[in-house]
Amino acid sequence: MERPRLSERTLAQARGGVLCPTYRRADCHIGWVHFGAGAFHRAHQAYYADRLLGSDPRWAISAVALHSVAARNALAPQDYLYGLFELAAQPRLRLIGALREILVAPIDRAAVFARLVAAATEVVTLTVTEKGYCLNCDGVLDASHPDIVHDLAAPGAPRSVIGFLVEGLRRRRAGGQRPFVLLSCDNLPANGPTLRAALIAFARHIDPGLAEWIGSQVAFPRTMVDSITPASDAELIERVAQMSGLRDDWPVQREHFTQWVIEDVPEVRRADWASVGITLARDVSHYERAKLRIVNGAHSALAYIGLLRGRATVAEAMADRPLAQFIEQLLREDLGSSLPASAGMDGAAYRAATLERLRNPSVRHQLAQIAWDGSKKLPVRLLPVAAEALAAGRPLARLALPIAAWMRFVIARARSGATLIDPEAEQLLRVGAACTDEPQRDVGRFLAVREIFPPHLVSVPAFGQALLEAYRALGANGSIPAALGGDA
Ligand code: CS2
Repeated sequence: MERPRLSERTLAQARGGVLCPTYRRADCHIGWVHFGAGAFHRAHQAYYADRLLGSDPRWAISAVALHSVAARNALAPQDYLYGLFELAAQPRLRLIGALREILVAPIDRAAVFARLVAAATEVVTLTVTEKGYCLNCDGVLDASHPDIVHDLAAPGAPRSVIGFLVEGLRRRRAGGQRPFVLLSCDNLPANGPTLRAALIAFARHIDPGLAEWIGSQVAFPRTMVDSITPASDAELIERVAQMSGLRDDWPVQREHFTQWVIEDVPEVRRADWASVGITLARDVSHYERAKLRIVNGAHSALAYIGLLRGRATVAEAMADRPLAQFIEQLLREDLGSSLPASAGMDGAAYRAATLERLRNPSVRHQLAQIAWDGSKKLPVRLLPVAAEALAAGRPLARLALPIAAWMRFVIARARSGATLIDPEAEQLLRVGAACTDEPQRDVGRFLAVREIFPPHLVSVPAFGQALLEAYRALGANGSIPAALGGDA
C-alpha cells in the first residue's frame, strides 16, 4: 500500500498512540552539533534533545555525517523526522523532531564550520565509534594515522573529527567567542579526557597557543551512554509504517532502557539535562567502568563465542545454556569483580539487570554487528581487565576465552573470504589466513599485532599461556570447557 511519506506536512496524520513532538519545530533553533549521524545517536542523544525541546527551544540538532550521504538522502525528504521504535513487550513509537539537518562533511565542509562557529552552538557531541578518534593502542592520538597526516597538512579541509573540532575551535578563538562544550559519547574509558588529549596533541602541531587555549578553556566532561540499538532493517521499516500509517525510510530502534550520565561541570549546565532523565554526576568513572566491562564486555564475549557456536543474535546466544552460564560467571567473577565498590552502584543488581537486557527476546541484536571493530573494542573492554587480573594474580582462564574466540572468528572470516569490518582488517585477514591450526603459532601471530596487544601484556608468559589454552579448548566450534560453566 502506498503510504504518505513522513514529513512536517504529514506529521499530523500519524495514527493515534504514536508519540509526536510536543513543540513547534519552526520555533526551535540549532544549538547543538553532533558528529556521527548513525542509529545510536538518533536513538539516544536525539531522543533526549527531543524531550529537552519540549521546554527549551535551543537544542535542535545539526548532525554531521563524516562519510556517508545515506542518512541525509533518506531523511531530507522527511524534513529529518524519523521514527524511534522502542523494542518491548508493549512496543512504542515516537516520532523524533530534534534533528534539523544532516551535513555530509566532505561535501558540506563550509556549512559544518558555519555551525561550529555559530554563537548559538553551545554543545557539540560525538558518536564516531572508537576508531573515529584516531588513537594508537596506548589511547593517544596516532600522528601517523592517514587522516591525521592529511588534516595536519590541510587543517582547513579536514577529514577526521579531530581535525574538524580543532579547526572549529581555532575559528571560535580567532573570533573572540567562548568555546562550545564537547561531549564525547563513545564507549572509551575516560572519553572526555581522551578527546581532550587528542585535540591538544593535534593543535600543538598547528599552534601551541591554540593547544594551550583548548586545554584551559574548553570543557570535556566525561559521559556514559547506554541503550542497545540494533541496526535498522526492512522489518522495522514495515512495523513503523504499520504503526504510524506513514512511510519512514530510516527509522531506528532500541530497547526501552536508556541511560546517559554526564560529568557535572559548570559548562554543561547550559541545558537542563536532569529534567529529561539525564544523570549529572561529579564522578562518572564508576558508571563508565561498569558499562564498558559489564555491558560491552559481555557483548563482545557473546559475539565472538556465540558466532563460533552458530548463534546469530544476542538473545539467541543467551538462550544457549552453556554460553549463558559462562557469561554469568564471567560477569560475576571477572568483569564485575574488577569494579571498585562505590556509592550509588550495586554491582550485583547492575549485573542482573544487564543479563535481563541481554536476554530480551524483543531485541534482535545481531552478533555480527557487535563483532565489528574488534581491534578497537578488545583493548578497552577486555584487555585492561586481563592486565589487572595478571597484576593481582587472579586467574585468566575465563577472560582469555572471548579473546581467543575473536582470533578464531578472524580466522573463519579470512578462510571464508568474508569481509571483516575493522580498521585493522587488512592486517588481521593476513594473520588469519596464515594460521594453520597449530595453536602456539596461531596465537603467537595474533599477539604480534601491536595495534591491539600492548607489550606489557604480551611479555607476560601467563597471558600467552591462558590464550593458548583457551584457543585449544574452543576449537573451531566454540566449545566451552566444563570448568568455565560450559559443556565440553
Ligand atoms: C555494542 C554496543 O556494538 C557494540 O559493540 O557493545 O554498541 C552496545 O550495544 C552499546 O554500547 C549499548 O549501550
